[in-house]
Amino acid sequence: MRFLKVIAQDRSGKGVADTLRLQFFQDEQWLREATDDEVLRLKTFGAHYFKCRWFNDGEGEERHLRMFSLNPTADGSPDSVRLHFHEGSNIAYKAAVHDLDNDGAFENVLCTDVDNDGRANRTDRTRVNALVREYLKLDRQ
Ligand SMILES: [Ca+2]
Ligand SMILES: [Ca+2]
Ligand SMILES: [Ca+2]
Repeated sequence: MRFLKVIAQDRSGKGVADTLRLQFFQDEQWLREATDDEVLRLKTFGAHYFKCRWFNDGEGEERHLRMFSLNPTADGSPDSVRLHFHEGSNIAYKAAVHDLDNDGAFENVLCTDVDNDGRANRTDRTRVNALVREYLKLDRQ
């Protein structure tokens, strides 16, 4: 299974993420870094990811997001997109969207407090939807 690994880092030590790293993996195997073109296309994605405040101090990589879509029928529209927020090899929390009626829109959004502000509410759903939307711009190419 192919996934995008997203790592945010606070390299300047200001308490907020300032650096984003994007890597592709296939079944735990590192494939490659995102190309300049992909980095450009994921710019908005990165802005949304920073809002989740799931980042590392300095050049750490423990905290990251693994994002992937599931499309068992290979019909061009994924059945679901999953977000696994990792702390090392453990999944700290998850989110997912599902297209239940195969119309290309995700009516089912499952998430907790993805932006780590202590509240699980509509804003978290908005963030998940935004991450999925931007991610699929790349995934559908
Ligand atoms: Ca589909
Ligand atoms: Ca749907
Ligand atoms: Ca929240």
